[in-house]
Amino acid sequence: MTFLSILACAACVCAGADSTCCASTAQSLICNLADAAEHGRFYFGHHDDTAYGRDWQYVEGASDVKALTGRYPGMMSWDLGMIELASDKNLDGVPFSFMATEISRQQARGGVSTISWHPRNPATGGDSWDTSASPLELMAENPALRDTLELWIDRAADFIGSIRNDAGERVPVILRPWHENSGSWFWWGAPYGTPQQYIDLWKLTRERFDAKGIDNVVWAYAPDKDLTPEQYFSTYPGDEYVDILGCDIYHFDGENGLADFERRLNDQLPYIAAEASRRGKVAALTETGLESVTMPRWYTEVMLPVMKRYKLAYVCVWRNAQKQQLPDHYYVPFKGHPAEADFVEFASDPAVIMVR
Ligand code: BMA
Repeated sequence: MTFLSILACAACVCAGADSTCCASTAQSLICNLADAAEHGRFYFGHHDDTAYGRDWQYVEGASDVKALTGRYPGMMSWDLGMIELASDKNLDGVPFSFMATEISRQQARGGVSTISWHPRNPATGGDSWDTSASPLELMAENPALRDTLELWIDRAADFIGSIRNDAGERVPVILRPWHENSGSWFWWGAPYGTPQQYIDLWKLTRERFDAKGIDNVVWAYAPDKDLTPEQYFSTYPGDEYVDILGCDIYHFDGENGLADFERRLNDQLPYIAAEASRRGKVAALTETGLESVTMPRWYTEVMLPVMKRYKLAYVCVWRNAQKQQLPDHYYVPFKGHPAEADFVEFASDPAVIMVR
């Protein structure tokens, strides 16, 4: 890849698989994302879409999104939590072998995939939400803890490097590690370490992947809500470590929470989009959703205008947990739900990238 082609790609004038700037696996995905945004389109993403839904699990070809729209989401989202313990299933029971196959299938459909990671707390053995000890702070004086974390990162890297398509090539994926770090709910969150300690964790992650030659990762940085640009960038690992500038912002409390949600998006997305464009990066709303979709026109009247306004490359909503496990925990409507027709309308908008 020449220096000029890298520059061209940063500005993303390189749509099309035969372009030289799309030569590397990860770069081809960056180009697809940037090209979508450039043309006023965005990938619609759904977490665990083909693994399970409201009233099914592991049914060949099934998807709550497809059941309504006839198509799969343009973006599939998955989570690595438990890969660090070499488990064969993730924290929500999704087998990693299933995940790898689905990521390859999604590429064959012309879609893209994103991966988050809710690892255990290496200091306590608890889950991601166990903030009773701070690995970020303890790591400096505790080499064993650092070794554990390095092993965990290596396991994540090995899994991602193993995701291949039928031609035997690695499939590019977006990885969004250490997400929502501006919040206080994960052990890598803001109260549990300095900005520099967080940045060091990112760099360590990136270095371990790079040392293994894992070349199919597009790196997404995704703090949470209510951040000034200074706060947002205070934990930014640096342009050389990040490809996507994102944020995770949820809509809470339905109609009553609408003004807050829109204010949060309208405060944060303009500078994220502007900074992404200035730095040759992709901008995205990396995680969002209105639990139970309690507003029947949410998809077309709340989500769609925001996505069109800021030229973001993708938006990803969270999972449709099974009804018997978590009755209200779903972000895509289903047959008979009051938001069904609106979701179908949203998915048929020319700006929304879905796949067959
Ligand atoms: C949360 C919830 C949990 C889930 C976790 C990791 O937002 O959906 O039920 O275990 O994400 O996927």
